[in-house]
Amino acid sequence: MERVASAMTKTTTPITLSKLPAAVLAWAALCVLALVMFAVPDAFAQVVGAPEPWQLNMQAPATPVKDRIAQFHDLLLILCVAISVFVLVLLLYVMWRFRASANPVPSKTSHNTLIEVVWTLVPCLILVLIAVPSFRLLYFEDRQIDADMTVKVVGSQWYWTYHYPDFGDFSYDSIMIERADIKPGQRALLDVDNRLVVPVGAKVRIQLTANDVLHAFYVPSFGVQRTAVPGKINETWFQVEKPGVYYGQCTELCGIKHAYMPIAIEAMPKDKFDQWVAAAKQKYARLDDTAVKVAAVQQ
Ligand SMILES: [Cu+2]
Repeated sequence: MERVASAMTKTTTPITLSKLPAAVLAWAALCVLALVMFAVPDAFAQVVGAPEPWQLNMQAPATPVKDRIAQFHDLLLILCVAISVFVLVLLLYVMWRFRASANPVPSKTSHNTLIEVVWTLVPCLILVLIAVPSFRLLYFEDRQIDADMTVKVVGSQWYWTYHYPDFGDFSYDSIMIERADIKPGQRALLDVDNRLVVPVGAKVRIQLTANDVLHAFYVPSFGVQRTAVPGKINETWFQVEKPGVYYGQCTELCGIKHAYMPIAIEAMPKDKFDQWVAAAKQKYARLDDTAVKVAAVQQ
């Protein structure tokens, strides 16, 4: 920032601001505003993972994956702003230095090998610089080999089903609360009758599939987004850092009620989670012993 600012003062010293067109000044002001607003991570942090009215920036990170995504995002944003400011300053300089009144006989120069090599190599190097942390992050968020527990998530038109194979394989459906039934403190279009419950600090492996069409399991504050494909299992993971309720939504166009199958996840301390498991086993007890009943074939 300081370097960019000093570079700006150095190259733009001869320009008097009153001589610049208003549109150029407006663009410069916008660039500075964007830098101040978005380069500061977590400036608009929230208590729970949910969208807020007039929200700027991404939702506050709640998992190690989202922490790294936010850091990577900030790095890219600083790079983008620095490049944009650099190009803007160059353009302003060229507009002023080579204006018709000060430069009545234009130069006929059309090629410069050194400059052409530099403006090809430097962007390549910048891309390589971005690729290294990008691949590292992709592999980090891909899957968790050392998970503490597994939850199987099944998307259906238009609700989610959560299975807990590590705790007796109970399962239940999670259906959005209709707007008319929303109680104070609940969020319309985001709250559900039964939340996905996980312990704080545990590495949770999500095995994801769908029952009918494509759905997608997307929780912004976790940095998690995976497509649920019928007949295929996709995997992702998260480790919630603090207790709270975190919201997500289906992000694959899956039919007329695509917008009405939200994801609500409640992270609670381990002892409370154990109590919840004990109660859930009773509440969601299966009526039959076998998951699939097969008809006998007569010979
Ligand atoms: Cu869906």
